[in-house]
Amino acid sequence: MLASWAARLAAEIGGRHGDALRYALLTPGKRVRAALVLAAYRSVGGPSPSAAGVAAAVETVHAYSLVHDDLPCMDDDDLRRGRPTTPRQFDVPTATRVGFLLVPVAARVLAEAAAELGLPPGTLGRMAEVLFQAGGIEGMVGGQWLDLEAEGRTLGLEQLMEVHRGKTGALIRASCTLGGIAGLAPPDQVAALTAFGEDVGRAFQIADDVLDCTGTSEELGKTAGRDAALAKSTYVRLLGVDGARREADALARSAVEHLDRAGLPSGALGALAGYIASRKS
Ligand code: GRG
Repeated sequence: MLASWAARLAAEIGGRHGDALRYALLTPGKRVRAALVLAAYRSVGGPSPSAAGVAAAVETVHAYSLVHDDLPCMDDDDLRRGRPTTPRQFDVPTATRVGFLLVPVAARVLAEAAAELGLPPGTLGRMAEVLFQAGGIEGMVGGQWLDLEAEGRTLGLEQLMEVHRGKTGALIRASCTLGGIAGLAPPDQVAALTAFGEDVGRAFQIADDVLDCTGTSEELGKTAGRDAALAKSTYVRLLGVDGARREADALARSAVEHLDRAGLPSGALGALAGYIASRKS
């Protein structure tokens, strides 16, 4: 689905910007957010064989965030997903424009997905609200903003959680919520998926902090040790590596309990939560 959108957009836009857009969309990520959308959709008995378009919309917002995160005015990084970052592979103006272009692309991908799934009136509006609120000042942008302001300062646990609840957690939480909404789940099940996503989002960031200081750049596909280089506050600084790992595992278990309480099957989502909390890359 991402590949077909990348080809379509590269043809529409053409030239260097088309190439850069395809590069940004198609670099080989883990697609964790897409997997969460699809697993959440299936867990509520979503009637269509695939909600891949909804998953692609989330991955498109994520791709834009990675392109802009790697710009010199943000994390200024060289390596992402085992390849040069978009600003390094192309140039900063191209990467800046392509990042912005991906936001309306995400809206198009979502709208087309809703039409393909034949969702009832109002459902696309709800999904758009969830996705773009998660991507905005109340979510990812707001969290990144706080994170940039916090560089060189030491944050306490509460402040760190607030940063990452937006920066990383919001899109992961929204992935789970969106799977439920697209699957036409009742409100209590959507709420359980959102609570699941909240815990998984935190576990994801904690695991990310652990990997940043225990993994190599080859294993991670991005520059290892970046948090220390940028003097960032991290869960590892506050809890130690073992403490952080324990916290991530506890959150993965807590995430599954939300599903159990709502009577939702936890197989695929539980496996994803476990993978996310203890992943190796
Ligand atoms: C204007 C302040 C402002 C912000 C713009 C750039 C940005 C919006 C937000 C940054 C969000 C960001 C990059 C958060 C980090 C999340 C994170 C840990 C990403 C890595 O996710 P993975 O490991 O990546 O799932 P892959 O490559 O597997 O997809």
